[in-house]
Amino acid sequence: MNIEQLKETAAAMVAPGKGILAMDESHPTCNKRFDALGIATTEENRRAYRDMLVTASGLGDYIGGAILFDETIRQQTLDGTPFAEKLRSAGVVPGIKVDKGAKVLAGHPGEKITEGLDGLRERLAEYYELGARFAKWRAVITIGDGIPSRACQAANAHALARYAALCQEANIVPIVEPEVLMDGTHDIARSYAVTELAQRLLFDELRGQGVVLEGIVLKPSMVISGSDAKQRAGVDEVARETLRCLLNTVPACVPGVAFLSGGQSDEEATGHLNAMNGMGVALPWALTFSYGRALQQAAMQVWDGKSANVAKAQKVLLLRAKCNGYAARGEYSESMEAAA
Ligand code: 5MM
Repeated sequence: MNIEQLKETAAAMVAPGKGILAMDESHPTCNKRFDALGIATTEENRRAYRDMLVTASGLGDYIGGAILFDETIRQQTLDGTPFAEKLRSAGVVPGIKVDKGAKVLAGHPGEKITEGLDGLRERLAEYYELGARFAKWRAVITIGDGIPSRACQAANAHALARYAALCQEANIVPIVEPEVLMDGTHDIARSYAVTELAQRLLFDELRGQGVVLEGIVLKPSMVISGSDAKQRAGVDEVARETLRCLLNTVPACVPGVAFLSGGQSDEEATGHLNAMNGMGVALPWALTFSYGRALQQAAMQVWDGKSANVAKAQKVLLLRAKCNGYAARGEYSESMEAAA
């Protein structure tokens, strides 16, 4: 394990004013998004769409890393450049999703455990050869009646830590993602309690497996009301509670915290990040974004499966990247949206 290399990679992923583009949708997820827009779910359309993303000129101004999927890291731009190489030359570190998805947790109805540890050492070695310098594994924690159970929280934290140790052995920075889903009617206090426990257990397990905390990036969900809650907490409360949770659980030596968007609207996700970075609290880690939907959904709509729309879609993507890049410095304002 080369700790200096891990630290350098992590620092580049979450450099000031930069975040991560999560473009690692598995086939079912990507196809679902295409279906919703009436775009044909072919391999060539998935390639063309990702081509649009990685060739957006100026992407590296606000994006420090991009998470690819197994199919995508083997694909190329129209001029034959592998996506990973295209990203690298744009100053964006290429990464790879390595989990095999969240499956039903035995004996725990309604709960999930993420799989993918078997053969992971060999897959990481191949991905390194293909250019990946970081990886991502997502655990899914659901809030509902009587859940999450301690068993679900503990099993997912353990799997994340085993994955992270294997990544570092291969000189690949692990993004550890314990996602507490927003789905449900729960209030922000319940979101806080579940998220804090998820992060506490995660850091206990990471230490237990000997993971070097200077060489990881945490990808948490925000502490936020359930999407169907009667009264949803406002921006300031979300920002305050999320920061309180992170400051209570995330060691200062972790280089970066990069949020997922989790179904928030584009502007909400940007606004929350901006509020946290604009609170005047001195933070020990970079606090930025690793958004999937909140960076891509508007661009995908504009692209609509047509090569004629590529330039327009790239503009839309770059606007979201820029707004979030500014939010990562606490310098975003809504007028940036209007100006565009
Ligand atoms: C890009 O979306 C990823 C989807 O993965 P699956 O297809 O395996 O479900 C997802 O893991 C994503 O990286 C994170 O959830 C963040 O994305 P959002 O849309 O929540 O910002």
